[in-house]
Amino acid sequence: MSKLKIAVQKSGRLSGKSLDLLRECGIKISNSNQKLMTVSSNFPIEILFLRDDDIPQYVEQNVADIGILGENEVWEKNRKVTTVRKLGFGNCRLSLAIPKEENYTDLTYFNHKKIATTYPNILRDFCTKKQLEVEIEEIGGSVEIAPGIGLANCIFDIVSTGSTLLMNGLKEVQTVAQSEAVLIKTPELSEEKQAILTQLLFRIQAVMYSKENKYILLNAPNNAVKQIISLLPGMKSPTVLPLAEEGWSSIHSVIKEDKFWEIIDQLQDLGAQGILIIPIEKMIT
Ligand code: PRT
Ligand code: ZN
Repeated sequence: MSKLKIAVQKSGRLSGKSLDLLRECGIKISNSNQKLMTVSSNFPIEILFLRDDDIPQYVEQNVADIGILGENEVWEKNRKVTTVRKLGFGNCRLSLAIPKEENYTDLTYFNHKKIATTYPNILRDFCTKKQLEVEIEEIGGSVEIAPGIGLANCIFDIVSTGSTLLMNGLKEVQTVAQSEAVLIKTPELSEEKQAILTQLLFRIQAVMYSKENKYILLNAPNNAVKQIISLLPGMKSPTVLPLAEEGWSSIHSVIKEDKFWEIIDQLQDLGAQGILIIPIEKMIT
């Protein structure tokens, strides 16, 4: 039986979380990412450890069938690969930043400026779309020091907390794109491998749903049950069970974690008590 070959980053920001995701999907992987390749003992998958820059090319050329990498690399390399789904980690933005003492008005600021970046293609597309005339200085790394050493006037780079910009006397003035880790696939996947991918995607979906959602349990006076249910839609509809104490019910449902904080006051105003929020291990919808 053939195995699905997946490329993940060998060592970098996405390596740990990529392997964690596969493990949460119940796929056993031996620890070593020192090797170029490893095979799972309980799922038909082979893992290739590569530099993230190389993953689009390897997937396009069918050396790997699928890959996990930042969407920014997919855009930059512009290879013939299909983005299958976003994976909810490695979130960052690609932004233009300038020395903090500069006066910024709008995008025309960048006209005739020299911009240092490791993402020249994404930047060129953006500038063309916005009809900006810029000089792009492609460099391999440490982009944030370019203005300080006189290599460029400003930079286009990945930002997550913003502390790197701050430390280098720069300010973010324009977000160009939001990126996160994605799963990509080769345009030509055999039927057998597509079936393995479908199985993997089903598991990824269950893992991701379970992270976003929580199980909620609460007690409520019977006269408030209807209103509380309207606040808790649940997967299909909440479960309502009578309590031993006359006039009270127990309500069970599933809720998005961020939504819970929005409605907690309303639940308490309606008389809800003993509210429990419980993590979900896996969620199949
Ligand atoms: O060796 P290899 O080529 O595989 O790795 P790499 O060095 O090219 O990539 P790596 O591991 O740094 O990043 C992999 C992916 O993580 C990127 O392609 C993004 O999709 C994603 N990602 C998420 C980030 C960041 N957050 C991030 N903060 N990639 C880089 N950074 C860097 C950024 O370049 C800047 O230097 O962190 C700095 C900014 O961070 P803040 O928090 O100070 O704003
Ligand atoms: Zn890289």
